[in-house]
Amino acid sequence: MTFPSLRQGILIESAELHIVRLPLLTPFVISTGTMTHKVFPLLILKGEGLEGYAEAVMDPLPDYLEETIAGGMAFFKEALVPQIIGKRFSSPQELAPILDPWRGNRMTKAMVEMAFWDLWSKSLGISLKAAIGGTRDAVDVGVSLGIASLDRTLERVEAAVEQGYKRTKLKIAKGHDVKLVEGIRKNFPEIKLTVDANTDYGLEDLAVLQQLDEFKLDYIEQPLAYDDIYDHSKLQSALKTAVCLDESIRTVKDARMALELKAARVINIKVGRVGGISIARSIHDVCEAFGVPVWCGGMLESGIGRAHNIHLATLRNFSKPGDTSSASRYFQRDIINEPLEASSGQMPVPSNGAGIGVTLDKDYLKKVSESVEEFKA
Ligand code: OSB
Ligand code: MG
Repeated sequence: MTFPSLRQGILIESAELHIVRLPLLTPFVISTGTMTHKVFPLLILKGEGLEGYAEAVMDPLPDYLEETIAGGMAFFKEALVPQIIGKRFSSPQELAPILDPWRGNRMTKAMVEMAFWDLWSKSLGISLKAAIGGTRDAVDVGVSLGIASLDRTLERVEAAVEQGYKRTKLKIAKGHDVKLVEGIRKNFPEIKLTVDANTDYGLEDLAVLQQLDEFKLDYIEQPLAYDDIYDHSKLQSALKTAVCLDESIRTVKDARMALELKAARVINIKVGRVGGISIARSIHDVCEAFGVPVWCGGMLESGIGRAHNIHLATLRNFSKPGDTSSASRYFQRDIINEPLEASSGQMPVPSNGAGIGVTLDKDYLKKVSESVEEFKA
């Protein structure tokens, strides 16, 4: 079989950039703030009569990492559009020389790279899973529960357990930690339980973190600063529980450094945070070489980002449940036509067509787009 697109490359004829605003069913509270709406850039790359889709995971303001929608989209329009629209690419790897020289802005780079992976796999008539070398037909998933009272959290854990989710992650913050986890553990002695501090603690809080060490948590996610690896290595050596890094891991080198320093025994991979699928896969491979399991994190994505996450999590070292739970937990209505719903803690890999296997609900997209821009060669 020969693929014309592999010989000549895919011509990216045009692109459409939406800024989408979707209301969340319930506000999502973490240690750094509260989200009531999911606002995100959605990119459509067009070529060969096909469309590739991706969303970017930065927030309007820099509260998870430094990147913002305004900064990222200025970078996209000024630097990336002239280098990709009207150009041919034979593989996603050919984007690296365009994306890599620019500093940071990994979420914007990921948006472009992921949309091209989708377009490219569609041009080959294969799923994204097949294109990246994934194997599973469904991926194990858990829930991420925002900060709330113990009573409310107990109800939500109960619902998640009843629905068969494979792991429950509790968001914690200083002063909202030991009592919460103790209360949940007492009622659910055996469930796979984790906590995510989203950087709220310092080494000076070691005593509190050591109290959390007594609750048989599967891991403690990102307890310390977003730009730290070294202090996490000190913390990990003082805990029985595995440390899992999220915010701190942006590059393959970060992952290698963290594992060489024994700063974590689990890594959360978010494709947006690390700048794309190729880098996510390299981080996955580095972790595998160290015998360290990874799992696929989430950023409250719409169905487009969710579909990408599911395909990525079919790679074999994604051996812990990811955060890609049912879209209906977040949104009244999604911007894709296919429901992405987990059953018994398993999320099936979407397969309505090649690539990411989902289709855009363009009428609804129009309604929830704050802005739309078109780019042509
Ligand atoms: O740390 O994983 C995180 C959401 C926003 C910012 C940071 C995080 C999260 C989540 C959401 O935990 C997980 C999900 O998409 O369900
Ligand atoms: Mg996290």
